[in-house]
Amino acid sequence: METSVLVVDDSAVVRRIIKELLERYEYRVLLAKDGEEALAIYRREDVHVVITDLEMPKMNGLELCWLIRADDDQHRTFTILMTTDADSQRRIEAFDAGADEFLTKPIDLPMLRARVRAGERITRTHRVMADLLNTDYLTGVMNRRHFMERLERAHDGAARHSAPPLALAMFDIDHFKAINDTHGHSNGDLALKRFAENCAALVPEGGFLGRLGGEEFGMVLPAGDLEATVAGLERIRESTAALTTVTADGVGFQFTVSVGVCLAPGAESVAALLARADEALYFAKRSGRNRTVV
Ligand code: GH3
Ligand code: MG
Ligand code: MG
Ligand code: MG
Ligand code: MG
Repeated sequence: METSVLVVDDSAVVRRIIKELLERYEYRVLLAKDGEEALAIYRREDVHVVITDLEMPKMNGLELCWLIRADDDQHRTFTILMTTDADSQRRIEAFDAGADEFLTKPIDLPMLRARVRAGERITRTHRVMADLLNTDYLTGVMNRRHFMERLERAHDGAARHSAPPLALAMFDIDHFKAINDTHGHSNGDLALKRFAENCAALVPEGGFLGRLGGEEFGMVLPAGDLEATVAGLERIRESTAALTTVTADGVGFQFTVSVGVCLAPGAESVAALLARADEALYFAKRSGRNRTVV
């Protein structure tokens, strides 16, 4: 994937010079004239490197660095702050705001290019490590650790009303032990991959899926009305029952899944939500499996 560089400066001339330089080296260049505009682009696009001016109207470069760093806990974006003033107090402020590098104006273009190249190297390493840390090796969906982190964050947002209320669903494949016993562990693995792949394709906009362990998966989804949420989960449950997993020997088999769901009004703790979804799942199992219980 090509490297995206966001160039932020209130001077159109500076933006143009940097854009021309970087495009010559085949970077994808995005432009913004102040911190506010930059932040909107940063949130919309996958930005590898940000080069930002310090003094700008609306939102300055320090605030921009600070907001990116607050959002980017896995360090997927490398930030370079530019200023005409090179005194050490300014540099300290820049690093404290979360900038990774510093450039003084007038800009030495070969130096800027070298900084971008170094930033690119660092951010790519961070991305590889973050992906390893966050991903379930077998199925490729979020692992438990990352899912819980994202759940905490989504829950905090919903509690502060800065994000929509959420629902938490827990899936547990039915009689999975029998699949392993009948078809062998590696075909059990295939079934897990098949389930995850199908489920991932059906995650609603704004939701996410993780493997909590074994044959258990969790999904966070925006809680519209209860009926729509349950209807969406029922579609996943039904499509799971319709999947065929084919073993290495060419034997096809099916399985079903039970689903427990709870709607989160926002006040409860994450632990309480998990317990409620788990309880619903337990009732789904007890009342015959292959069903969704709220
Ligand atoms: P229930 O319908 O009540 O959920 O029954 P179950 O058989 O699905 O549940 P149980 O908890 O008894 O068994 C889950 C099995 O999942 C046991 C374990 O060996 C197997 N398992 C856990 N992780 C993996 C894995 O990564 N791959 C495979 N193939 N099997 C796994
Ligand atoms: Mg300026
Ligand atoms: Mg289980
Ligand atoms: Mg069990
Ligand atoms: Mg099970």
